[in-house]
Amino acid sequence: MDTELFPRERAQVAPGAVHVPDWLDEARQRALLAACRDWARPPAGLRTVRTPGGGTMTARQVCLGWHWYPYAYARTATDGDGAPVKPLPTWLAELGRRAVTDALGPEESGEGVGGEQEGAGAAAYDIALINFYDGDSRMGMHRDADERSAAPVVSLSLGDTCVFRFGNTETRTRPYTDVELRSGDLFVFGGPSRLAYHGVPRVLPGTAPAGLGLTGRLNVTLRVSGFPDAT
Ligand SMILES: O=C(O)CCC(=O)C(=O)O
Repeated sequence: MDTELFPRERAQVAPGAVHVPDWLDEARQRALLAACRDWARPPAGLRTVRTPGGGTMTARQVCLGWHWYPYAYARTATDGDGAPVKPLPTWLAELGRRAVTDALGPEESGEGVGGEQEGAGAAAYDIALINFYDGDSRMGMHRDADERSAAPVVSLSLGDTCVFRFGNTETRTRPYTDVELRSGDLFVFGGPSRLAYHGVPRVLPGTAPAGLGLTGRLNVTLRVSGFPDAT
């Protein structure tokens, strides 16, 4: 239920970067959460990601389609149990394509006249990274730069609200904009913002919608790999 005095408005945070509040209704949030719970189970389930410097990411992660590990992709959970990565279902790839169309318009999704841009219409979404944040989890400023496609990144939030920091393409520091992402929100970044630094400095515990049944926060980020052997 919307308890705001005024509904939250969609906003362009930077060129090619758009926040669409409440994009997923409650039923779709519940369905996506149920799918995330399945994907998080072994084999190739939720894992702690270790960085080459010896650190660990506080958000735990499971991948679909291609398995991301710092800083490359594989078809197996090379830094987990070694099992083949789970497939990315067609409905999720289609959700990614629709998200881009809704956020950026048909041109960016490859649906416009000509449809030849590298958007979701040019190549299907074939990577999903699902990050689970509990307790004090956060994510440092980074760029999504291990893909070989300029297609926009799609981000869907479930559960607790977070502060999502969206920066610039040059540095991890200012200028940046802090956006509150709540359960059901969509954030898409492409075009000149595709390689912008971004991160999650804070999750606000206990802010998930009561009816959802999730303690913590899940983020589903969809990407196009652009890899030669991608189908
Ligand atoms: O959790 C989020 O909203 C951001 C996730 C993210 O930046 C990533 O997976 O690269």
